[in-house]
Amino acid sequence: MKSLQETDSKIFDLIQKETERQEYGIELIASENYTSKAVMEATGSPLTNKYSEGYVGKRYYGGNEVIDLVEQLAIDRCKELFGCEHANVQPLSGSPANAAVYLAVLNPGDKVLGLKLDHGGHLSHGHPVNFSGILYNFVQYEVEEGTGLIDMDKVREIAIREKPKMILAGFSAYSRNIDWKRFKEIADEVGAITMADISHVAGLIAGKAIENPVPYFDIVTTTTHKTLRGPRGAVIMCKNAFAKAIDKGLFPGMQGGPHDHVNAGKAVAFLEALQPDFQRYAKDVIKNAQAMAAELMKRGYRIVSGGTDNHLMVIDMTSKGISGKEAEVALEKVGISTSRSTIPFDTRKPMDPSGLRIGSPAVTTRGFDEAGCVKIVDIIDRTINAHDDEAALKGIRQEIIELCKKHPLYK
Ligand code: DSN
Repeated sequence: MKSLQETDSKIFDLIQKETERQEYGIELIASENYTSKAVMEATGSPLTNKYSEGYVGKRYYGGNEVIDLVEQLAIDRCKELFGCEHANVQPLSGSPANAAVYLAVLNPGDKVLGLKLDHGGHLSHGHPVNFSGILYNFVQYEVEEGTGLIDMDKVREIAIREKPKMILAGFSAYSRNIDWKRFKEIADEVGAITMADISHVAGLIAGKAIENPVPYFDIVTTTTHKTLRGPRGAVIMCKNAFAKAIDKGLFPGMQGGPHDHVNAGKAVAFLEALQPDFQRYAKDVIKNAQAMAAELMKRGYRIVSGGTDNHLMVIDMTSKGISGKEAEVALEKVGISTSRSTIPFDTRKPMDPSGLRIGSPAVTTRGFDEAGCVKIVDIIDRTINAHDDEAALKGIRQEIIELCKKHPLYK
């Protein structure tokens, strides 16, 4: 067989270009990370050739004796890592995982509580333009205007008033710990199913750096590629009582054939996360994020909720007289990737919001410590101050390249 370079030089060159971009750029997008060579080898393997609709030992195609072993390893390691009773490792990504859960336990029109998108939630947690908000009756809870925190007494009030069939806890832009236990107590009080979407913090939970909702919650979904540092994909974990419905919701309900090469990558990532050094990584991710938040606040930036307990923070860039989009564009020019973000009660539009979300998972993987993260904040601050000075930005770009050379990624 011919190599990629021989078959398609354009794609080969673009992959080289993207690899260079990653090598010489600082990655602060809170949902991104660098997966290991081992995970990439598994996902780039001949397992991509296989069809295996169904589950271990119950496939609709022949030739699955090896795939069954791969999927079972992924399941067993996921159960060991998170302590769940049942694991379905087939979801292709976070939204399909959530969709399969809704299909499994709800009927269209059923009521669910979920955190509002611009308060840190996720599109698939009930936003009106998303399938979740279109098909189901999501009632959204918010963070408090003064503190930026979820007020659990208010969540309880809403739950008692609305009597939802399910309560969903989870986020994509909330920097504080979630009170899983309290969510469970509230759900029990109103007879609701509990669902947690831990996509952002799964690696911190697996690394035992923050509390795990799995012992309390009925159903827990997560992507595998964020703090967990695996391949792009997701898993659904649940109590045994929900196992049959969840499996049926995912296949045949939501998906066809699983991506066996990716499931092999998930198995490798779970094995890596079971090692003691992953626990150190998870703690370092939080320390680094806290160092960045403290330095930003020292320099006059307002952080939503006043800090972070996890890997991310949302900065109100209007506290520096610039929008989230302007900040993202200026930082991109010097080689720092971030993502613009709405802030709670934002008066600006989502395409040009007030906030900027940053996170520490990727730079921590690359070996940056707290002092290194403070240095990154110094560069961010100088970039924001010089955001319309192209010559200054060019100079900072060179600094970033030199900094990246000290933290080699693939070279
Ligand atoms: N797109 C992901 C994030 O950036 O948080 C969530 O799906």
